[in-house]
Parts: sequence; C-alpha cells; structure tokens
Amino acid sequence: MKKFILLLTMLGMFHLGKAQTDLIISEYIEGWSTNKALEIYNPTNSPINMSTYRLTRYSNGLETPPADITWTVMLPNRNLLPYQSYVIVGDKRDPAGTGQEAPVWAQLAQRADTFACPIYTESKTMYFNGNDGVALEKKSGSEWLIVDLFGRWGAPAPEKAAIPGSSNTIEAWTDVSPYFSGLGVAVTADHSLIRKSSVKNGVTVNPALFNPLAEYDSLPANTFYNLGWHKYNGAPANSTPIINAEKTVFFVVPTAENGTSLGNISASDAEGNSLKYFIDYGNFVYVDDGNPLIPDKRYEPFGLNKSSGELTVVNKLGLLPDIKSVFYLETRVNDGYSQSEPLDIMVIIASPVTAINISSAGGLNQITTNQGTLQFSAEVLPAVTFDPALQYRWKVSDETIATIDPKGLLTAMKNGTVNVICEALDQSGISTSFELTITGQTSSVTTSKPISVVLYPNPVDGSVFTINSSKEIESIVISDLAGREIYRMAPGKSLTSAEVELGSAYKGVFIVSVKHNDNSLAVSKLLIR
Ligand SMILES: [Ca+2]
Ligand SMILES: [Ca+2]
Ligand SMILES: [Ca+2]
Ligand SMILES: [Ca+2]
Repeated sequence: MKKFILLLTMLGMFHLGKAQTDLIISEYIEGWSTNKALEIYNPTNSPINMSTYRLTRYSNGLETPPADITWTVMLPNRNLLPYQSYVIVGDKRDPAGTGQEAPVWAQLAQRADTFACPIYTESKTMYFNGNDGVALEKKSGSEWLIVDLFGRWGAPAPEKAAIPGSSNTIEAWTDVSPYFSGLGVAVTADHSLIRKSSVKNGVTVNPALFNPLAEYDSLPANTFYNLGWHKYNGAPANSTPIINAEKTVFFVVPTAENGTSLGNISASDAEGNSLKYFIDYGNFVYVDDGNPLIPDKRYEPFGLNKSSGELTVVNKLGLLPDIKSVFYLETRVNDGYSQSEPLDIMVIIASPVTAINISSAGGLNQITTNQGTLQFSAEVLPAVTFDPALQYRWKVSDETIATIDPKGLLTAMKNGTVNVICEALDQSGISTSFELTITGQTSSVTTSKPISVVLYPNPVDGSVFTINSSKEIESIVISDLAGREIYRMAPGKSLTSAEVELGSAYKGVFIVSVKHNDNSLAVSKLLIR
C-alpha cells in the first residue's frame, strides 16, 4: 500500500515537473465595445518563433475543429523571447467609427504589439464576446494542434448570466458549476481574464466543463494594465522597474496644440529589460454636447510615448478650460517581462504663472524667539480655480539657518539672514524671494548636531514603514509631491520611533517631515511601490 502511494506521488511529481514547452494564452480581454485583446506568453527558456502559430475562435463555444479559415488569424513571423509577452488587439482604429467599427480605447491601443482582424468577413477571430472558445494552435505537418485553449467547443453553449453590478444579463461562462447554465455571475464577458501565475502549460484537450476561474483571475471590464507583461512563477527572479522621475506634476497651457510635450517619465531596470510606458486610466474626459440622447463624447487628452515615457497632448479638445483643470493619471512602467510599477501623476492645465507674492504671518520679516516659527503664504497670479498651492514649492537659501516645510511653515535654526523662496513648478521660471532675519537663537549645539531620521524600509512595498529618529518626535507630516498633506500624527509622548501605516492607495514618492520636540525639522523622501 505504501509503495502504491509512493508511486502515485512520484507520478504526480513527474507530471508537475513537466517542462514548459510551448506558448500559452496569458490574457483574454473582453471589454466594452470593440475592446478585445489576447496576450500570448512564452513560459519556456528559449525564444519561440510565432510564424507557425495561429489563433482560432470557436464561435459561441459551438463550432468544432477543424476550424474554417475565416475563424483564424496567423501570428507574425517574429521571435517571442523567454518570459515575454505579445499583445494582439482587435483592429478597430478609425476615430470616426461607430457601433461594430468603434475604435478601441486609446489606452488599449497603446498596448498592442499588433492589431488583427480589421475585416469581419475575412477573419472573425478577434470578435469574441465572452461565450466563445479561443484556441492557440500550432502547425504540425498538415494539421493544427491545440497548444492552449480558452473556454471550450461543442454544445451546450453558455447561457445568459448576470453581470456583476448591472441589471443586464449576458451570454458567458460563470463562476458556478457547470459554468455555462446561467447560474452565478458572468466572469468571461465584459471582463479581463489574467492567467494565474502558477499555470505552466496550456490546455490542449477540450474540457468537458470550462471553469474560467480555475486558471484565470477575472478582473473588471476594461482593465488593461496587465497587458504587455505576465507574472509567471517559473520565470527567473526579476526586479521591478525603478521609476527615476520624481516629477509627478506636469503643467500644460490651455492653448496647447496636439503634440505639445509636457515632459518625461523615466525609469530603469536592474536586468536591463527594455521598458514600456503606459497611461492606464483617468486620461479621458467626457464632454456633454447638450443632447441627452447622445452619450457624452469621450476624449483622451494625454498620451504617453510607449518607448520614451514622454507625456504629450494628443487631443487638445480635452483641454477645454471648462472641463477640468487638474487631471490625475495613473501611469505604469512594464519591463515586458514579469514586473510592472505604477505611478500616479497629475497634469495641471493652467496659464503660465506671471507672478508670486510672498507674505508672512503678521507681516514679520524677522524671528527673534529661540527656535521660533513663522508661517509664510503665497499669492499666485493669474488666479486659478483649483488649489493654487499645486503651482509652487517653498525652499530656503540656507537650511542651516532655517527650514521650511511644504506648507510654508518656517522654523528658525540659527542666527543669520535667510531668503525664503517660492518658485513656480511650471515652465514660467517665476520665483520670488523674501529676506528674513533670525536672531535670538541659543541652541547652537542642538542645531549643529546633525539630525538623523531613518525611514525603514525605503522604498516600501505595501503601506507600513517605521520612522527612527535621533531625537524625540513631536509630529510627523506626510505630503505628496504636490504638497497635499496625506497623513499627520503627533505621538503625544516621548518617542524616537514610530510605525506609520498609510492606506494602500498611496503609491509613489512622498515627503516625510518629522518635527522634533526641540523644534528641529528633518525632511526625507519615501518611495512607496
Ligand atoms: Ca460569441
Ligand atoms: Ca463586451
Ligand atoms: Ca498580461
Ligand atoms: Ca526587470
């Protein structure tokens, strides 16, 4: 008996250890409108030429092999490198197209390695809508072998099932066995299906039942950020791209033309993998044309160059001043391999700053109190309808004499004269200076002693990190690069160390300002990824 179990175990191990020999389907995108895409992934350690492969659709899960040629599309004569992916997007690109010819969304189009099946009667492959089987097939002699299969073929076809969050129904495979009978909710139609990272080999045999969630994660419709890379457990260790650009706020004038450059996001990769830059969402606006019968027109004003990371205006209609002044965009850098790094950026539409006027609380131009503070404020011209503090940053000419926080609160450190500078963040080059005299500082021993504040870990994966200081902490303030405060804490007792937990929504570079009981201030940068 023991021997028998052992034998079964060994057989099991043998099966699990089966080498990855072929390409797999790593993503199935069935979004709104014509948003359709497939991603192919190479889980092997050798390049694979794709010229002997094709994609076949088994309509409504009913058609059976051999497939009619009009339901197939060939993959290109191109090597797919180990652990890299290849993205095929349905070829709908006419901006004036409507209905079945409506263009795919810009944020999907930018992720395409190729577009396929522009004409329905010639190839119907990329017209799947969530109840169709899609096969990756490979030519062997005169035959086509199934290398991987999403869904299944042969009756019964999937029935109508509920769509999560909607009162409509849709024909699709669902999350409840037997997955096609309309029980449960649809998980293949109007969803993005991402192959689980544990899957090593394709499905080569038509399954009796197709449980989509066995090998795929089902994400909401129009989730595109997994396209262009694939997380696979069998891939060699690899590090996430590092975003170098600390600039996360970009400015553009309302009169900008299509093609106007706003600046670059830059990143690097430890393995030297080539990087791709994408805007994920938020880069569109809806414009009401006044006709309640016609849906608001959707504009995507900004584009990100896939190879260079340059942010440009691609549709100036989205810059109309009555639409919005501040855009929050999520961008992402992929190494095409198995990692992806998100970055939230802000684009501000504003006329160039013409002047900044600085004033101090009470009109004071001196501090005479030991370790005294003075609040500064700025008036920016021309006036804007959004928070004007997004347009400037504070600094001082000598940080040994005084420090200033992102909100303009200055703290005296030692006697002397210091310039308080407020500078515009846009391309105007405007900067204004205010001279402040500091006297009465006695704690020269304290101020000359370097403050040591360590954030650990930094960069931080997740949202929890620790602040260790060489002095007792009075308060901790965390701001984003636009100066917006996202966190404030005063321990209320004598601590030199504090654990901070931010919400998981915060990603990117943040400024951590630690104020101590002796009024000294230490400012550090924190990267949350
Ligand atoms: Ca269908
Ligand atoms: Ca759909
Ligand atoms: Ca993917
Ligand atoms: Ca990498």
